[in-house]
Amino acid sequence: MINFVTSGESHGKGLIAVVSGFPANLKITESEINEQLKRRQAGYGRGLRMKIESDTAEIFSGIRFNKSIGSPISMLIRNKDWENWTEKMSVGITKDPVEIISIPRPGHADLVGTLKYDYDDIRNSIERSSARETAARVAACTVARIFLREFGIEIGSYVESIGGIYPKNNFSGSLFTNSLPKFFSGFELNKLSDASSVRVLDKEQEKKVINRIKLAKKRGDSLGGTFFVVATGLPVGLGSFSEIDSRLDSELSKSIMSIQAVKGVEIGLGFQAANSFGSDVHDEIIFKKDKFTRRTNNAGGIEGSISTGLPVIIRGAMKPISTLMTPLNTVDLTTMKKVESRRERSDFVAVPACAVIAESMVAWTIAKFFLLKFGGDSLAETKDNYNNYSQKLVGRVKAKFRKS
Ligand code: EPS
Repeated sequence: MINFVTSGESHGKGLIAVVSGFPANLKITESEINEQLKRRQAGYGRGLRMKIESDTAEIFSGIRFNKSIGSPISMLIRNKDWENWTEKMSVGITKDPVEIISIPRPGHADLVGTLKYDYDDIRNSIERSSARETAARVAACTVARIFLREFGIEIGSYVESIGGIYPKNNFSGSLFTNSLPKFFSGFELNKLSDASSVRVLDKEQEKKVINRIKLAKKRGDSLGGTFFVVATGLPVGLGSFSEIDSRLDSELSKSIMSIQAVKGVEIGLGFQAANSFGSDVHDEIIFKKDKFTRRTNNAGGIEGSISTGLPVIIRGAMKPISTLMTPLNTVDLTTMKKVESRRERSDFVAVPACAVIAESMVAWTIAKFFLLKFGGDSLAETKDNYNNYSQKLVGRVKAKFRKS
């Protein structure tokens, strides 16, 4: 079973990720991890912090001569901003007392975290609840992404909307109608979305979105949005209907929902399916070129919580960033009186980054189910198991159901 933990505070010395459970002989380089970290940092509408940081992962263990050796892989991402926070985020007691934060921001973890953990400074809540933690997630999940690529599974994403601005022709249409070109993959999708500074697929929409972000900045406000994650190349049979935590769709939803500021997840047509006739929603089964497929992909590549082999389609919704430069009202914990919330350096919009993080989490979850099914201590062993299953899949059905 694969596992990862992250550690680190937003303005501490750095972030650490420890990844375990992957087979030996997987080719892993720091540069591939750094490529993904760079994608996470991009996007028009991010704050000053992204100008300070140029996130890079230093691999500490688990890799030798660019190959995994089957032991835990640990990585460190140093916070460049740490040099400005050595006093405020000191591990030991400081000579002079540091500023105590007593004004919680609405929408953030500030108040609930302080109440729950009995903190004497809201800074403790701010630090670990910050989406800075996702840099370590992306680093960890890149191991899963690299692993899946060995089996032709690619994860891509695009931003569908920011601040309520949607494209005229929504690309999700072609995802659900299963009318994607043959060469389409998650990788190809990222080539298109990464070319836009807000990771949208429509030029007209891009202009409007950028103007909306400019308006939000001017007003000292923030924006959220929606995004799609698409995973291609999955085999039939990842996940199961037999146990609650073996369901592919529920584990994928959980992994997206675990991302800071995500408030909604859909698989396939999702909420739209609830308003339709069954005949408009369910995907007719076809047998073509010795393979089972579907006429449409409204189910988003998952039936009965098991992958169908069609692209897995997930849509997520991110709320607007909670820190506002034109603040809402809150309560000062030193007086219990109404005050304006604190201004804290932040992003105005982070939906493009959120989509990259969601890709990473999806890669992790798919890799988890993949290794549960195919196992293996070395990449070659996993490949043998996978090939054996894939090659015999349809033949077995034919043999079992053939009328004598
Ligand atoms: C982030 C770093 C943070 C924020 C952002 C994500 O940097 P700082 O707080 O030092 O400006 O920009 O955090 C949040 C949006 C949040 O809600 O906390 C990052 O590296 O992604």
